[in-house]
Amino acid sequence: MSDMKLGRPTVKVCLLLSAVLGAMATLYYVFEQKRTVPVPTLAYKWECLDILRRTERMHPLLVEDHLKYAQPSITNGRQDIVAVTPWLAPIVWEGTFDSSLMDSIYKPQNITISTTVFAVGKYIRFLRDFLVTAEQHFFVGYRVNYYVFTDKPEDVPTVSMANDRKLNVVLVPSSKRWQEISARRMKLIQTLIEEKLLNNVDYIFCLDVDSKFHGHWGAETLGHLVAVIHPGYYSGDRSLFTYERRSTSRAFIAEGEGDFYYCGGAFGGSLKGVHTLASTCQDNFEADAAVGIEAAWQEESHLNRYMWINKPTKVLSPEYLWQDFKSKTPELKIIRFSGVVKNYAEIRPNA
Ligand code: UD2
Repeated sequence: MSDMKLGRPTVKVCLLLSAVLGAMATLYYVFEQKRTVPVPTLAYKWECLDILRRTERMHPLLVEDHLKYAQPSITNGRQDIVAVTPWLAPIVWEGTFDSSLMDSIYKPQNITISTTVFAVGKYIRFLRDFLVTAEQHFFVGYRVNYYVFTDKPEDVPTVSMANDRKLNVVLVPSSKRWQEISARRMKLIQTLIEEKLLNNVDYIFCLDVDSKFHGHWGAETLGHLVAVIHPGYYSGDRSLFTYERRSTSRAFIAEGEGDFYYCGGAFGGSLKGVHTLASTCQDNFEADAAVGIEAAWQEESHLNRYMWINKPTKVLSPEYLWQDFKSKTPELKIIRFSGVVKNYAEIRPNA
């Protein structure tokens, strides 16, 4: 009897303990399963895609045998510009590449290039000229998919396009603040890549719509992470660059830091390069918003911060984004893409 009386609490404790242990074992099993079973995450998909690409393209700079072109030199070339960054990325200027040689490398690779362009509110009026001139100069002879983000799909113009080039319209909400339109571009680019482009596109360029092409823009611009030098800030001291200067922002670049001032109006790269850029900028933008900060130049500030840490593998000179109101400078042998003159007070939803 006394044994039984003494045993009851012990039995209860034992039962409780085994229940707790059982629950812990089940939880551990569930978590382990989650940790070890490879769910097809985005990172996993990228990995598969990378392996595929690497196998397919063992020789990315392959040219056909006996191709004839001008002899390259390492001592004779343009003296008025710098054609390489201190981290040895090319800076693309007229006279630093042979366009037909570039085409003979990249055309056989059968690549697809996607281009995003935002035409929200009154900016829809710039779309026709953007597309017409892109058909004349932008990756002519390559497969190009344009993605137009607009709140006015009915106003998207019909522009005749070469075979293998397509226009896709993505509906986005209107906005009362231009800052918001600019800021949400990264999120939309990130989503587009994840949902539509993952398996069928090689490179992507994100361009401002209030611009026109005036000259060749082609395979010389391809790279993993491609930045364009802002036309307003390419010759000045970096203390004058309009980086985000508040240390509380994730876009912060301190005095004495920064390489160049890159523009938000044109950037690009491989699908993976641009996806990582867009998602990082978006995360940082949201982290800023959570503490009530909007970086000085929205996504352009975050892009500059990103490119400071993640150096671009190719830098495009201001030939690739000039501004019509600026007069041509001597080093500019050609203007390839340029922003049109516009009346901000009239065109933006808020001036
Ligand atoms: C500069 C940048 C731009 C962006 C902006 C700051 C360059 C040369 N320009 O251009 O990339 O960083 O400053 O936000 O790098 N948009 C619309 N609807 C609107 C307003 C803007 O669709 O109501 C889109 C459109 O694609 C336009 C782009 O946003 O091209 C930037 O337009 P912006 O006029 O605000 O910028 P801008 O020309 O001052």
